[in-house]
Amino acid sequence: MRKKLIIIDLDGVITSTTDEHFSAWVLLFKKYFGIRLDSNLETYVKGVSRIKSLEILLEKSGIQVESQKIINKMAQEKNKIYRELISDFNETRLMPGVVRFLEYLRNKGLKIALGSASKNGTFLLDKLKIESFFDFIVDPSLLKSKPHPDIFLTAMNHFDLEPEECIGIEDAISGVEAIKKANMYAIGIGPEKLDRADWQIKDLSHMDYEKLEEIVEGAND
Ligand code: B16
Ligand code: MG
Repeated sequence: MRKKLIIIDLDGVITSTTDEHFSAWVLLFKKYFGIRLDSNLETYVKGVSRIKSLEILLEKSGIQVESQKIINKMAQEKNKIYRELISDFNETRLMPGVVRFLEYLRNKGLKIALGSASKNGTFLLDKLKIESFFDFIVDPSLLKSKPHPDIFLTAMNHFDLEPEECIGIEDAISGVEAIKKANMYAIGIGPEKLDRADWQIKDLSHMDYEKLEEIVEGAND
């Protein structure tokens, strides 16, 4: 079926905020517990919501925090640090090939949605000066985290479409799993091996537009 909507992840596809997210966690854990988070924990929180990331990092560090109030306070504080770390982001922080890709989609008449776990999505799109390309930004606040398909299905339902009419783009294993659970075509991005993706490319500057054209037209269904 011809594709009508593309749902794009943010961190790892449009821009890279992985280091800033993790640095914020490192600073927070140092302040609260005086420990240095191991850098190999970064992979566990990629594409994972803020609260879930905190729960994972606490568990991996063997720390128990009983009070939900303190958990929420820590998550809020992490976000404050993170917002400071991304405060000077601008269009130079776009990953290669993003603008050409968005222009292609717009010229093909596809709707474009942001399907990120981040509550800072609008803030970042604005800083990166690409907000005007987006027809819809999924609010992840009340939705189940990836690999649950909620984020992708919410975008699809907003446009009253079927899964066969949608493409999802993701850099994380949990994200690709969410797209496949939503029964959509999944494009994987980045160096991590994404076995469940229907097609994987290094980054958007390596996009094969002939192949994309076939997918958009539904020739590969
Ligand atoms: P926030 P994505 C994810 O972005 C990040 O990869 C993950 O590290 C972060 O915890 C999550 O967003 C939530 O972000 O704290 O800004 O709400 O890949 O889903 O765009
Ligand atoms: Mg991502």
